[in-house]
Amino acid sequence: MVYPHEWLLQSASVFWIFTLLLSESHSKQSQIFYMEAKDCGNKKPLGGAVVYSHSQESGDNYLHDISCQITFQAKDDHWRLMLRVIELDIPDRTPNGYCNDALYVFDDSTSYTVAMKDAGGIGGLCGSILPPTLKSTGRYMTVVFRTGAEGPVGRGFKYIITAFNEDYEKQGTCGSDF
Ligand SMILES: [Ca+2]
Repeated sequence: MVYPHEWLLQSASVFWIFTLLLSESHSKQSQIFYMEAKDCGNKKPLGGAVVYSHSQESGDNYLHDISCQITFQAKDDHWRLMLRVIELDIPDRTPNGYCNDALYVFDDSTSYTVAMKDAGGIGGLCGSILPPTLKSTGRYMTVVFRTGAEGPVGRGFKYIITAFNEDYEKQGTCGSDF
């Protein structure tokens, strides 16, 4: 027999643990991901993250035959995502500038549609010229890194992705710039 006050106590402690977990995950604002192996194929709730093409253990340059997709989701409803590429070195492209190895950014929870124009559209990003800061229209952004079996390799990329609230942007107080 569970007495009402016991039940209350139990649910209060469960609530307390839940609150602790929630604040814990919120305090871990910045995560690190690598677009190779284990971080690929998942949906990542954010916060914020620093994302690299590859870990130091893989060497200075990215590897051949990478096919990695990560979908990011702003943790809170009505928040959007902002992606800023801060390092880019993907040298494998044709003389016409078409990317053989590339980073693709989609304004959606899948990679089927809405390749972001500022990120090279369906042709993707390569070379070393940094794109402008990219902002999702909704809660999701999908990033794909794909490399072929041959050609030159480079240092890859590093980008920062953070969730932001449009209200802050309107006020111009934070979130609109890094
Ligand atoms: Ca290549």
